[in-house]
Amino acid sequence: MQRTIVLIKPDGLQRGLVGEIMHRFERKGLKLIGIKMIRLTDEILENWYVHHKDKDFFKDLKSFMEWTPVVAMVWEGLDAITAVRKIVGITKAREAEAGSIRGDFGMSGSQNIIHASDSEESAQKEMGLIFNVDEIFEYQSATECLIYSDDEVKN
Ligand code: FUP
Repeated sequence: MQRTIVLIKPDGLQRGLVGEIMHRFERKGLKLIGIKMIRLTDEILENWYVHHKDKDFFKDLKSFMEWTPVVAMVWEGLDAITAVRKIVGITKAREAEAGSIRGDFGMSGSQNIIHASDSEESAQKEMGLIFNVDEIFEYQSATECLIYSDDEVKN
């Protein structure tokens, strides 16, 4: 199973979308294995968005992400990174597909409600920046047999 990290950004928190967003991942069949509220710092964001560090929008991105705490979650599932990115939608929310979180709730390309890891490498890095090892939980899912075929989950 693959793990991915999702952040509900300050605009998602302020707009009361936390429950709605979690509900979408739960209904999809993803398994919640970590959750916490955290205030992001310059240090975390400079590492998190290292590929954007020299961009014009980086300063604004940093102050936006530090406006309020964010809600961080780790979701687990088969090909979870791709599955979650589809539910999230593309960066520029006003062009995101209807039915996706950004497509349904956003208009902005910078204040776009939610972050989701874009690769296995980013997921590992991002989880390490936010969660301690003992904050990620392994437990038996009672619904796994309904969500996947035996063939898909055997390893
Ligand atoms: P995404 O993976 O969809 O979150 O998008 P990116 O990694 O490309 O960008 C990360 C964040 O930087 C976006 F969510 C918002 C911000 N950003 C801007 O503010 N302006 C831009 O032109 C591009 C990204």
